Amino acid sequence: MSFLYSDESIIACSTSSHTHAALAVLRISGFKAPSDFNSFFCIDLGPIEPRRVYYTNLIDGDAVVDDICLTYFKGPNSYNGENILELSVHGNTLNIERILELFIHKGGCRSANPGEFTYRALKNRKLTLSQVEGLDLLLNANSGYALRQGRSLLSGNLQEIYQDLYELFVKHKASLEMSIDFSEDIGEGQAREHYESTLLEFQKKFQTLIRRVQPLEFNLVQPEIILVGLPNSGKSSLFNILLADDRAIVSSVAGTTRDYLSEFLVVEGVRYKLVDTAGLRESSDHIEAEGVKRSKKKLKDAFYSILLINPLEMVDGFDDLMKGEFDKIYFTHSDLINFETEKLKLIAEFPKLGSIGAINLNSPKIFWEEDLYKDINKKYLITTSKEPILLERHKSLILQTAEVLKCYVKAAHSETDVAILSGELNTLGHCISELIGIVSPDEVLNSIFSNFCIGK
Ligand SMILES: Nc1nc2c(ncn2[C@@H]2O[C@H](COP(=O)(O)OP(=O)(O)OP(=O)(O)O)[C@@H](O)[C@H]2O)c(=O)[nH]1
Ligand SMILES: [Mg+2]
Repeated sequence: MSFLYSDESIIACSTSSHTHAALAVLRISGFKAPSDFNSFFCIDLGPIEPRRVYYTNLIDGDAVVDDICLTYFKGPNSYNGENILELSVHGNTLNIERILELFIHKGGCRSANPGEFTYRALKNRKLTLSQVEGLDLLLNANSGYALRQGRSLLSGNLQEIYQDLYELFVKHKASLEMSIDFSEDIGEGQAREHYESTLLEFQKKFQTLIRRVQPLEFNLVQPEIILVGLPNSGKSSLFNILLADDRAIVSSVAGTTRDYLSEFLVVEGVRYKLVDTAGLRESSDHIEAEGVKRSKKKLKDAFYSILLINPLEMVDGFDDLMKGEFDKIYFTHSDLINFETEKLKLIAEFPKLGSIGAINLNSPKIFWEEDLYKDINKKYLITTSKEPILLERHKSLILQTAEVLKCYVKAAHSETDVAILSGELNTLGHCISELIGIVSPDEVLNSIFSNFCIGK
């Protein structure tokens, strides 16, 4: 990442700069002294007090650009340890653009890269790597759980567990060294006992972590509810009903939806992405075939899947569909005359459909919607009650540590040469060091910061 080692003054809008708003906050970071920017304000920034808000005019030569509020955070007591100026300006997007340009062209600043303020906080040890990841989660979360986990990571919660684990590791490592160097002084039995008890302590602590790493196929940071089925099964109709909007095209032509489309849907405080998909059928039309491929991929990652079946319009491919697992299945078109006969035929072929509900998507009276929402929320509550760790990097490091620990414990309980044991222990130490962020390779930083928004 090109900005990793740069220390120029950077500027960015830290609030959303895509839509007009009452206010926007612009941040400048990394300058020597606030008076460097004296020519832009009607007050002398030389003697300003840190953490006090000043009301002043922002000027460009003789012209007043905006009236603003300004706060100075003096490094190292700032978000990222550097000197920071925060300007609250009027939130018209053109105004924001104009002010950014002014500081870039005449104030010696450059546009900040995504996450660059936070990268500097990491570099200046104001935040740990886990806190940075927590912030990323907090800023991108669409569910209360992800928000909470982001917040808790930011306040160092998981880091404390890692730190405790690291301390137990160090204690255990010392016990191994002691058993090599001083077993004659303290007695072999006692040294062995100490070695085993410290290992057990470490294992117990690690168990609390591994329990939180479950193989979640779906993304809880941005959970998705997906509607699938054969063409004309009513997916787009249901999509529109749930959104209370005519968002998707509904028609009796099979294959109307050719690519998936999505909109946000809030259920019990969780912001899901509701996804309407292309009807899953074999198609010689390559655009539709691509849409079907994408829909299948979406289905794999979805948090909650709803399969719709119109028993009156079955085509090849249903057998394949029935091999999948769905959170909810509905028969649609229950208002049509032949519905009951066709439904029974289908149940005879696929008995597991016997207990599912039938709905009429053309009816203005919707009595099943509440039950559906309850069911979605139930799954959400069950999933989050296990407090799963959401960060992929942490999950894979914990799993990797589990593997290394397993090998080490096996070696520890057999007559293994101390040199080999020591080597295994070092590998374990390396895993834990990565977990607590002592070791953080550049590619890890790259992938974390590439997710960040500009201005953070
Ligand atoms: N009578 C009746 N018609 C329905 C019902 N559900 C959907 N329809 C009609 O069935 C047709 C297909 O509905 P869509 O919602 O477009 O189906 P789809 O699954 O999105 O279809 P594709 O986009 O082609 O995959 C439309 O004419 C709907 O008005 C229902 O429960 N009863
Ligand atoms: Mg459709």
